[in-house]
Amino acid sequence: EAALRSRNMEEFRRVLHAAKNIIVVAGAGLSAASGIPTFRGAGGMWRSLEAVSLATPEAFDQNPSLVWQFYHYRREAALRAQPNAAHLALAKMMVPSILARVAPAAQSFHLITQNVDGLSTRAIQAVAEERRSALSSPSPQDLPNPSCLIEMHGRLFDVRCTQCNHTVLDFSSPLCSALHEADKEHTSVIQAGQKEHEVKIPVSELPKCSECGSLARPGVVWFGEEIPLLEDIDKIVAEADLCLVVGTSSRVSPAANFAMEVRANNNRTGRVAEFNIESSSRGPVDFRFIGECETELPEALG
Ligand code: BJW
Ligand code: ZN
Repeated sequence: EAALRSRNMEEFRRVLHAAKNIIVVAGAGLSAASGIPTFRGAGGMWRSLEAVSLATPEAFDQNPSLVWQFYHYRREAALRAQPNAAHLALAKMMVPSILARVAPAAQSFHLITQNVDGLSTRAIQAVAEERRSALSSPSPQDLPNPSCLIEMHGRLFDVRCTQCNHTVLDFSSPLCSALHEADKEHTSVIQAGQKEHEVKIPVSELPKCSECGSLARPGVVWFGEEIPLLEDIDKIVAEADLCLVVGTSSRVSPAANFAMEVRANNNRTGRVAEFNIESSSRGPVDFRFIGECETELPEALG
């Protein structure tokens, strides 16, 4: 099995060397090693609720207080977390001089992430800082290009108005005191061993738009909502000849279709490599690296 594994890795490296336009489609598994819970499977619950049932416009319309408490928890978790080795390995691929070594034929590299936790942006910043301190006068070729990153499901730290769409990037936490109070109350109930009950925050005390005063919402993409810049993403997918599928259950479209689309490109010469702790792809894949992406990816891209 070890021999098979290393043959797989060798063959993957050959394909990587020849690839012209590389995309990575990432999901919650990319951030698992950073301590961010995934959506499905173990860790997919928040309090006693299913995380996916809270990520809908209907849930927010019915109970903005509960959905905001969920996102407050997610923001706090993301703020505490650090990018892991997989985030860093992908951020390095955004450095033109590194890409030229790892994938010498590559004209483009894009990380299309479904994650909203901001950890890939922080990995880009970390790689940039590391390069600036290692090289005396780095050129743009030596620094990661942030436009290689596409956060297709939005960002936890964008706060967007439900009425006028005014959006601010806000890393402060709590966003308002009611969210902090609700969190404290819930924690003390749990610690006292009492039955869980829902803390209800009136809409007037939830985060508001700084422009028009209406209720604000997290700047993420919920089920049934449009993916921003989908046309740009579709173009990038249509040109790709290698797709790495990293830590996603491939249950949510359109992201779940990207690998199949790449495989069909160029008279079906596109290639797909999966990095997951279990096989989860929707269609056939050419390379399967079953294991934690935080160990497999740095090796495959090393
Ligand atoms: C490891 C690991 C380690 C663990 N190493 N691996 C019927 C009704 C309504 C809509 C639809 C419908 N049928 C289809 C649709 C479309 C819908 C959809 O796909 N639904 C399906 C569920 C059926 N899609 C949409 O609605 C999208 N919009 C759209 O299509 O718009 C069309 C439109 C056009 C014009 C006008 C209007 C609309 C939007 C989808 C938005 C998804 N949003 C969420 C929430 C984001 C905000 C937030 O984070 O709170 O995105 S849902 C949730 O799922 C989140 C994730 O990004 C997404 C994907 O989950 P992911 O990342 O795959 O996580 P998991 O947990 O499922 O998997 C983790 C994986 O990691 C597992 O495989 C593990 O094995 C692995 N793993 N540790 C490697 N260490
Ligand atoms: Zn507004």
